[in-house]
Amino acid sequence: MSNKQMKRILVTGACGQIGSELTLALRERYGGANVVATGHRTPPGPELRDSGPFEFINVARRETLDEVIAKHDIDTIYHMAAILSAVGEEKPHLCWDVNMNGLYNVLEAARDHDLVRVFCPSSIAAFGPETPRYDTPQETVLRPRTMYGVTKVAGELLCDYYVRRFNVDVRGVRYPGIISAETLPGGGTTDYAVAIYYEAVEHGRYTCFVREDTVLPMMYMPDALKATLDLMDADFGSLVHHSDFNLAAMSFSAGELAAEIRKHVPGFVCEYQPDFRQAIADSWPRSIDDSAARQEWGWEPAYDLAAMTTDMLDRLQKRHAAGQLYQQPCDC
Ligand code: AKB
Repeated sequence: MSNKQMKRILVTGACGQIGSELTLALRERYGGANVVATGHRTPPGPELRDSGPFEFINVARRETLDEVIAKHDIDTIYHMAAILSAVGEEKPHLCWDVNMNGLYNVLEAARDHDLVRVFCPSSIAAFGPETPRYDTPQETVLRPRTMYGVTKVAGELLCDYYVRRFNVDVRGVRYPGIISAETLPGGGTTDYAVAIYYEAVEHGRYTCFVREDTVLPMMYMPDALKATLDLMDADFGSLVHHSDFNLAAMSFSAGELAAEIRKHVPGFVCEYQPDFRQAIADSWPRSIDDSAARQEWGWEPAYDLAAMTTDMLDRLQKRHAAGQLYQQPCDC
């Protein structure tokens, strides 16, 4: 496998929580015109809309992907389009269609168009209740209970198959819950860890849909972007794993998160009313061993709970003061 340069990039799910910030980071690095944002809805904000090309695609329909790859002479794909865990339980057929057929189409397109490199993320949702709960190892039991998790395990296996069988350079990480201040997440179980900040700033109170003692692995967006870009920069020859890297930054309970926010927002009240997402959260690990990522491509996170909370609240409070706390959500 060669380490050819990435020059013309396509991002699927470019209006989503990670896709939107990843697209801007890639445009900063490679130039706006060289990074094509794609999705099935118009980009919500001017930043994404005006900084480079946008194309409508439906990843589950191969021809829509092929057209854009040919039109823009694409050599690299960041495949961020996915249905997440909570919506995946409400709409399991849609979850299978978008996550599995979408991934298959991206991998087949990569093979047919001889793409240089593809990023296909997995998630801690690949794990299940039989997986060791603490310091979950890289190689472990993968028996998820959600449709989203099923598609992530199958997806990891499919990506590795394309690496071995067809020499496609596919890479990916098992993202923990991602916390960010720009685009709201949509349809995940870890969404409470983002919503709590917005509600703390706007109302000084939040009703959380998981129990106070629920501990999950989490990461701040700047670290998630760094991990994504660093793995894609890594020398292929130094990688033992490809599309299933464990990735960790911090783990905390919902109660600890509320207590950290209270240090900045005195009087902040958090109540707990667990719903169906509690069972999903309970099936996932509490902490992750990411030593393979550290060894193979030098992964190291920068943000802990305290640093993330200071930065999140600073950004959200400034937007709130300007009357722009909520940016228009888009789940493309
Ligand atoms: C979700 O909660 O579904 C996602 C994930 C952990 O992959 N944030």
